Amino acid sequence: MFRLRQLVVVPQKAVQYVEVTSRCLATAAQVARKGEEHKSPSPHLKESHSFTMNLFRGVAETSQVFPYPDVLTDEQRDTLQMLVDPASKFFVEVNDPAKNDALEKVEEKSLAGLWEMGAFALQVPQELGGLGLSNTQYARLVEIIGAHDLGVAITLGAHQSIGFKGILLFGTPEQKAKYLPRVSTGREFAAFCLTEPSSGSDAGSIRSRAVLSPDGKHYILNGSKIWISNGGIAEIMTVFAQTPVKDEKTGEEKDKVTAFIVERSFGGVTSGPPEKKMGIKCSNTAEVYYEDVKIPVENVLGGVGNGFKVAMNILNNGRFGMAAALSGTMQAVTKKAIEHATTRIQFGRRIDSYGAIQEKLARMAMLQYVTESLAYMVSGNMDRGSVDFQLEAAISKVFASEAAWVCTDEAIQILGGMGFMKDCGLERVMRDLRIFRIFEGTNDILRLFVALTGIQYAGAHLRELQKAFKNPSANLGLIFGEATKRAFRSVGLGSVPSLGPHVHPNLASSAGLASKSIAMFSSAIESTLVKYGRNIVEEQFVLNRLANAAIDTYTMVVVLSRASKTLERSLPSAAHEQLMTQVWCSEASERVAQNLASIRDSNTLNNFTMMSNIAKNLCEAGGVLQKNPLNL
Ligand code: MYA
Repeated sequence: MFRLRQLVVVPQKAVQYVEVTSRCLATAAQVARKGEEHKSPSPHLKESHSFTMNLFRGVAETSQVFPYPDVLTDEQRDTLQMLVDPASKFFVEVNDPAKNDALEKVEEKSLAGLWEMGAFALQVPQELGGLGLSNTQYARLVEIIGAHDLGVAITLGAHQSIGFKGILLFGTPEQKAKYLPRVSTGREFAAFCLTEPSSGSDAGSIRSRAVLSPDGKHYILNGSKIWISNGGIAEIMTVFAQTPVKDEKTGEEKDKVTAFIVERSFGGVTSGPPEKKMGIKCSNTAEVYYEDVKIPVENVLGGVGNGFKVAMNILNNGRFGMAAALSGTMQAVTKKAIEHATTRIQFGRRIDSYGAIQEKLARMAMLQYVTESLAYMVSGNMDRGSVDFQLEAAISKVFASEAAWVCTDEAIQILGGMGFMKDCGLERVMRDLRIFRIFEGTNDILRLFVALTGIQYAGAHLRELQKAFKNPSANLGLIFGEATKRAFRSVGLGSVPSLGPHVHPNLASSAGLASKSIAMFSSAIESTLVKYGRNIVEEQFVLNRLANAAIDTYTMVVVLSRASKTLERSLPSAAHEQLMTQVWCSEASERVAQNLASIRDSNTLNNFTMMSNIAKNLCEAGGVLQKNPLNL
C-alpha cells in the first residue's frame, strides 16, 4: 500500500501557535497582502502549479485552470479538421463494433484501415512515421473512437497510450529511431507489461526480475505478466522488472524496478490464449511469460532503477485519453437516449416532456460536459508545457469512468426494455465500460493517490511554516501571510483569492461557491493532519471523502473556466453551458461541504468504525453473517 515515506506530521502546538499569533497580529494583514502566497517559502520545497495540489492548502492556484486552454495553432486546427471527417466516416462505414464484439477480435479490414490511417501512431513524430499530433489533437480523435467502439479504443490505446509511450517519453534517440517506425508504419503492436499475478494496484511489488549477464551485455529476464492488453499480439513490449541496483552511498545492493524494451523476437517470450472477458472483447488481453529472455543493455528505458517512475509517468501521460474517449462514448449514448425520448409516446405525451426523464437527460448532459472539459483541460495543459498534471490526469480518469457508467445506465433506463436488448447496442457499451473503473489504476487507488499526494504537499508547506517560527525575524512575510489567512478564517472569511476576476460575470455566484469550497480545504486538511499525523495513510474512509471533495472542486473550476470562455466568445451554446455550469457548481459545492464536514463529524467517524467492524465480521464469517428471516 501507499508508503508515502515523506508524509509530514505537523504537531498540534505549531498550529495552535499560529492561531494565537494571528489574533495578535492584526496589522499583519497589510504585510501579508503584499506577500505572494504562491512564492516558494523555502528553497527546499518543490512548488507545484497544479490546481489540485494547492487546493489541499486552501490556495486557489489559477495558472493552470484560467483561461481555459486554447492551444491549437491554425495549422494544427487544419490538420485536425482533415482527420476528423475521415475518422468519423471510417467508424460509421467500415468498423462494425457489434461484429468485433461477437468475433472477440477486431476485424482484419478495420485493423488494416486503422494502420492505413495512422491511427496507431497518432503522436509519433512525423519523421519517425507517425502523425505527430499534440495531446489536444489526439484527444479530439480519441473522442471519435470512444463514441463508436471502446474495444478498438483499447487496442489502439494499449499500443500507443501506454505500450510504446515510454519510448516517446524516455527513449534515447537511438531507441526512438529503432522502434518508433516499427510501431507506426511497421504494423508491429506494442504492449505495456506491468501487472503480475501478485502485483496489481501495488505496482512496486512486481517479482519479474532481470539480472545482468556476466559479460555485462544483456539483462536476463524471468517472470510473468497477466491481463496484458495486446499481450498476445505485441511484438514490442515495455516490460517492468526488478533489477539489483547498488546504492551509491551505502554500497548495499537492493532490487529496484527497471523498464526494458523487449522484443518478442528476442526469444523466451510466450503468451497465453486471449482472455474471455465481460467487455472490450475485441481487444486482446493475455498473459505473457518471460523465460531467460536476453535483453541488450541498450534496451534499458529511462535508466536502471528508474522503472517505477517511468511506469507512473507513462500512466500519468495517458490518463486524459480515457476521459477523451469516454466523453465521446457519453455523447453517443446520450444521442441514443434523446432519439428515443423525443419519439416515444406514453400516456399521450412524448416522454421527454416528463420531469423524470428531463432530470436524467440534464444529468447526462452535465456529466458529459464535465468529462469533456476535463479531457481538454488536461490535454491543453500538457500541451502548454505543464509538468504538474498527475493529480488532474487521475481525476479525469476517475470522473470519466464513473460518469460514463452513470450516463450509459441512465440511457438504458430511458430506453427501458429496448435499452436492455442486444440490438440496441447499449448493453455492449455498458459491458465495455465496466473495466474503465478498474484498469489504468483502479479508481479506489487513484482517489487515495489524489488525497495522499495533496495532503503530503499541504503538510510540507505546514512544516515549512513550523520551521519559519524557529526564526521569525527572517520569515516575517511567510508568518504574517499565514497569520492573516488564519485571522480571516477565524471570523468566517476565506482568505483565498476570489475566482471572480477569472470568470464571466454571469457565473460570478457560481465562482463564489467554488471559492468557498477551496477555502474549506485548508482547515479540513490541517485538522486531519493534526488528528491523524502519519497514520492518515491508514484512514481510507477519510481519504476517500477528501478525494471526492477535491474532484468536485476541480470539476467546478474547470467548467467555470470553459463556460466563461464560451460566454466571452458568445458561442451559440453559451446560455446552455452557463446553465450546466450553474447547476453543476451548486450541487458540487454542496457535496464538498458535506464531505469536508463529514470527516470531522463524530457521528460519521463513528459510522466509519462501525462499517469497518461490519466488514471484519463478514470477512471472518466468509460471507453474509445473518440467517434469512425464516431461519431456514
Ligand atoms: S496498466 C496497469 C495499471 N496499473 C496501475 O495503474 C498501478 C496502480 N498503482 C500505482 O499507481 C502506484 O503503485 C501507487 C503508488 C499510486 C499505488 N506520478 O511510496 P509511493 C512516486 C508520479 O506512494 P506506492 C493497465 O491497467 C511518489 O511520489 N509519481 O508508491 C492497462 C514517490 O516518489 P518519491 C508517482 O505506495 C489499461 C514514489 O513514486 C506517482 O508503491 C489499458 C513512490 O511512491 C504518480 N502517479 O504506490 C488502458 N505515484 O520516492 C489502455 C507514485 O520521489 C489505455 N509516485 O517520493 C486507454 C486509453 C483510452 C483510449 C485511447 C485510444 C487511442
